[in-house]
Amino acid sequence: MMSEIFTNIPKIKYEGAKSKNPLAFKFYDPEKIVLGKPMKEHLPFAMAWWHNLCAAGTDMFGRDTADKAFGAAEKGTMEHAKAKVDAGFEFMSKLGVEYFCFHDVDIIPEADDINETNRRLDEISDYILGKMQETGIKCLWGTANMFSNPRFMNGAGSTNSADVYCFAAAQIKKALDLTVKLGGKGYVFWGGREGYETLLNTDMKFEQENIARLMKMAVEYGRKIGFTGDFYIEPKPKEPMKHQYDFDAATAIGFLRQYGLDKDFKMNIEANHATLAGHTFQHELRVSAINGMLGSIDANQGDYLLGWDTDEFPFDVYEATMCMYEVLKAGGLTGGFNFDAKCRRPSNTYEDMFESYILGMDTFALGLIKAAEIIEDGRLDGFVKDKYASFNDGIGAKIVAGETTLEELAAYAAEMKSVETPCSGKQERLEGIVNSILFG
Ligand code: XUL
Ligand code: CO
Repeated sequence: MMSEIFTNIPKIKYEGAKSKNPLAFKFYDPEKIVLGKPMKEHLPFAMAWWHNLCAAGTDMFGRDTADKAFGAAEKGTMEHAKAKVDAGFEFMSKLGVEYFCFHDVDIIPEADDINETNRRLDEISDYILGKMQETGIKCLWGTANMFSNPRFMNGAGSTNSADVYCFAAAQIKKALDLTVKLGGKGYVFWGGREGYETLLNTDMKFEQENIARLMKMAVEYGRKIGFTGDFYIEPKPKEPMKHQYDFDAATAIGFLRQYGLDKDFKMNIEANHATLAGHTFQHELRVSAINGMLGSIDANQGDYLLGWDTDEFPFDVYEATMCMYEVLKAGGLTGGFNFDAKCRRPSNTYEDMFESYILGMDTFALGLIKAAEIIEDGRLDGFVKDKYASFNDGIGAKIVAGETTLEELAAYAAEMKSVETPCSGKQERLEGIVNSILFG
């Protein structure tokens, strides 16, 4: 038995909305039934290994503020890697978070020689597997970090160097091995360096074809070793590159269809990436859902005054409600809700790590409760249904059945001579309904 790391933190319990205990859930009540199912089944939460166990506050202007050694004598060692595993599993157990997500290089210090890196990955994944069996905690998804190491400065799948391309392939292969070993439900591609700084030096078509080739090989290998889950693209428009090819869900879905990858892939939608693309989080979820591509969610939020990916813990209940509205209407996720979020740099204590997750989990629990109320209330759905009622019969039904020609419709219009403006969109009424459900 490992000694306790977060000694001042108890197991986090649900105490209800009136509780003033910062280390208790106010809304996340895992067994509470919402629309026929316990909250915890609607909300498979996951811990992001990188932000929670690795990131310690370093930014462009300053060094670490938080202690993430977790008792290890020296950072960047296998002893430290194991201390992170111990801390992570204690953290998730205390919160009741049932999944985690990881990059290859989150779980070990990368070596200069890829063979040694892979040996370390084998060793740590044995250790992680032991903890999983002990606690029942599962892996949501794995991925390879193909953006931090300088070899990826011109991209991974989109690199100009065939040798670097092989390193990307090797990392994906190993990360897929690990994902399968740990029973991960998904495998993510986030193309942080898959884009360009200037078109003056970029063969866009060639780069995109090469990314598709790499993804195709990943699918072939994954299926060969028994990976039955979903591959995900996580769209993001920019940062670190000026332009990234997986700009938004619509762009990524178009890419997958163009290269015949759409049967194996879905979207992993991150809230802050959506807003960077000039969309709402809800928009990206809706685009994914209507295309049968809503897979998983990176649950965080940005700051509307800042133009970069701040990866904040979500506290915006309105946005979480609209997210859960989309998720419920899509019939749930095949993946889960990964908190791709970090404490603010000045929130540098162990207690802050827990309070951040409590905030995020409570925000999504509230979102779920309120979205279920909106659906049960029925006025929004009813309005949308009525709005398109003219397509239910007559000429409208014929159009929907694809049984009309342009000439026929033009003749129909000529017969009518003129047409009235359609019904009001009633936006303000609907916004009022949402407010009354949220705050009434
Ligand atoms: C970066 C980002 C990544 C991916 C995984 O913005 O979201 O952490 O989620 O590589
Ligand atoms: Co993310």
